[in-house]
Amino acid sequence: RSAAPSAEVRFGPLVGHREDDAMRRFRRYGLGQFIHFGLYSIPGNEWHGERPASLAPEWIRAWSGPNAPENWPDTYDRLNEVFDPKALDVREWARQAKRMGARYVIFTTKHHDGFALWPSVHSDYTVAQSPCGRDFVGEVVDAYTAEGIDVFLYFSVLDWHHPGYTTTVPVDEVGRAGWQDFLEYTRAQLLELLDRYPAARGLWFDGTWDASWVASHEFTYRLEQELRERRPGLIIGSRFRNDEHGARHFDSNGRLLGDYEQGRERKLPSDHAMLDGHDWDGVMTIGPNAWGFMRDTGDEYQKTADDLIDLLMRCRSMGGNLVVNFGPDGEGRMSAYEGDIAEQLGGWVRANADAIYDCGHVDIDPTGVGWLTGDRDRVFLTVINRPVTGVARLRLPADASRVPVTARLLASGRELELRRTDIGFDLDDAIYYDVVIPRDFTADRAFVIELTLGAAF
Ligand code: JFZ
Repeated sequence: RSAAPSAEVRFGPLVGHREDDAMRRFRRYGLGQFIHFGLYSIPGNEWHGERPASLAPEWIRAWSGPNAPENWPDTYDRLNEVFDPKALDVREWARQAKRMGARYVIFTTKHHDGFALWPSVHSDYTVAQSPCGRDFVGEVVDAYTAEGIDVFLYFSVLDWHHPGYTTTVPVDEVGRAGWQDFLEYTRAQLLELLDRYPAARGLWFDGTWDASWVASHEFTYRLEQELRERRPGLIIGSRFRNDEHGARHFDSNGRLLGDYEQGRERKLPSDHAMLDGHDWDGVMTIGPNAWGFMRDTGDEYQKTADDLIDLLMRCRSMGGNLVVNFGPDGEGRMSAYEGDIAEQLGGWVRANADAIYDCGHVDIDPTGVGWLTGDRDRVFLTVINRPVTGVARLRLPADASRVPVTARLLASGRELELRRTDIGFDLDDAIYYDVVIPRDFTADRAFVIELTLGAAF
């Protein structure tokens, strides 16, 4: 992550740790929704009757296979001519997200294929050139904002459609001119998005790994400056730019390049200490690696609502947000499986909201029983592994001003017996507390124990 501390860095972070309203709000999102919707939603993972495996379906344009890959772009790039999800009512997505308990949504305004889901005046490859003639970005911003869900705009810098795009650093005159043209277009589209959608709160960048972009560090530094000036409070993730040494997400001195760490794509941190106190979110697919719609998930493992509850609370225990991805089909329909996930997750989140939103990491030893979250006066234990001993045991520092005084089941309010034990496993002055989980209490899902903390008497 970092080279020698105190490396010479001119294009490092533009802002440090933020304590403004927008970032405080970000820390309380808890749960988010990702939506991957675009031309790739039409074929799903199928092309000319073939279902090539291995790569994600939203990458279908880049797939190689028996169907002459060099011919695919021609046909793929013309999907805009049939893109027309007539029955799609984005307000239904927003209501579903609301029921799930999502507090922000990340929406694909433009994925790698370069097709803009808003009528961008800087491109002729947008919804305006499609039979639908709609503005899906605007519809998402309006519908989700109306439900009280904040909107973040996913934007892929990598663009397979723009003629000036190149993965490598351009070496000749023509290449350089094309790349310059591409950078201007990228800048114009980003400013356009901010101007058109003042309600959007953040930008979630993708496709910023190519050598061409990495070499454009001075341009991206100035662009970040310009975006922040244009929209005070705007939240920008760390996957936008790099310093002049090519260090991405974090500069060569290990300083975060953006407002939160945005590198946790299907890979959650293993412990809180490694996060070094910065903000983060983790984005998660329901299947193994599909972000866009899949016609057929075959025998791929699909995460269950229980898996996602476990992951959500794991994220919260380390102060991060979990963002669950949805891939509607070309008509904008969510799959039955994803719809079911949203409802199940929502039911659990509603019943256990206190342990999720206004809570973060607590300074108590992790326990194998489940995940700990909390605020000043309360600690929540989400029980994932119910102990056969009938007690959930917590190790607390011996601090007489902050000991557990009551315990109850969060969802039902049922009081639980709390015992201070005289068990000590080592020579420090920790105290072990047991919460008795009643034998007659049955649960077919994770459940939350709430402990209130107060002074010992
Ligand atoms: C990217 C896209 O290529 C993908 O289609 C999807 O949109 C996803 C959300 O983002 O995929 C990534 C991005 C970053 C990493 C891996 C896959 N990463 O940092 O390891």
